[in-house]
Amino acid sequence: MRGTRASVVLGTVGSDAHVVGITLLEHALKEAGFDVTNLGAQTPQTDFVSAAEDEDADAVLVSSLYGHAEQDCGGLHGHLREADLDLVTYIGGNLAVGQTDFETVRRRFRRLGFDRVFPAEADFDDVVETLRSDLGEAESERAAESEADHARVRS
Ligand code: B12
Repeated sequence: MRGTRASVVLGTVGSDAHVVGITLLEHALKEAGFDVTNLGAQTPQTDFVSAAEDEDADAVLVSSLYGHAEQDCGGLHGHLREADLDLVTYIGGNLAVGQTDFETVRRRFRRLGFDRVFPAEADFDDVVETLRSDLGEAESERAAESEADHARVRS
């Protein structure tokens, strides 16, 4: 987090070239007041990790549309832990091949380590509200730290 604005890194993982969804998500999150770094299409897991470190991110949002999300995301949470990053992770899009029911898909990605799993019909207002709620505690802590820093400088 930079200042008191929450910082979010997002991108389409693996070999997936679909970018319309995350581009719209980027705009919705910026409009809602988040600092957003959009890594674009075909993002390797390691780029999510280094961007999260560089941007002091509070959340990583992963998109996948082409049906290979499970293969592309295996190990991502291990890399985040190795980098000592404790942040919120979401995934959304078209997360399976064919018509797998969403509850099965959700459980699969929760097992991989994602905090929240969104279907292709995800409503951005819900995503924004959920993110605000999930980051609420972190945001208040950062705001308090930032206020304490300012107070030290003033005294
Ligand atoms: C446009 C398109 C393409 C374009 C992409 C252009 C680009 N640069 O973006 C091109 C032609 C390149 C393409 C290629 C392929 N595609 Co395509 N493509 C589509 C299509 C028609 C529309 C996708 C789109 O832009 N939708 C509009 C946006 C707004 O919706 P969205 O992406 O779903 O995003 C929404 C949500 O999912 C959500 N969301 C997305 N990500 C995230 C992340 C988070 C964290 C959250 C909260 C929400 C969220 O937010 C958005 C708003 O609600 C879909 C079919 C469809 N109607 O969805 C197929 C589709 C996604 N493609 C498909 C396939 C199979 C492919 C190919 C593998 C085809 C092939 N054999 O070559 C390749 C893969 C290439 C690659 N390496 O990725 C399949 C995937 C099937 C599956 N998962 O089971 C689909 C569903 C078509 C189908 N019915 O078969 N494709």
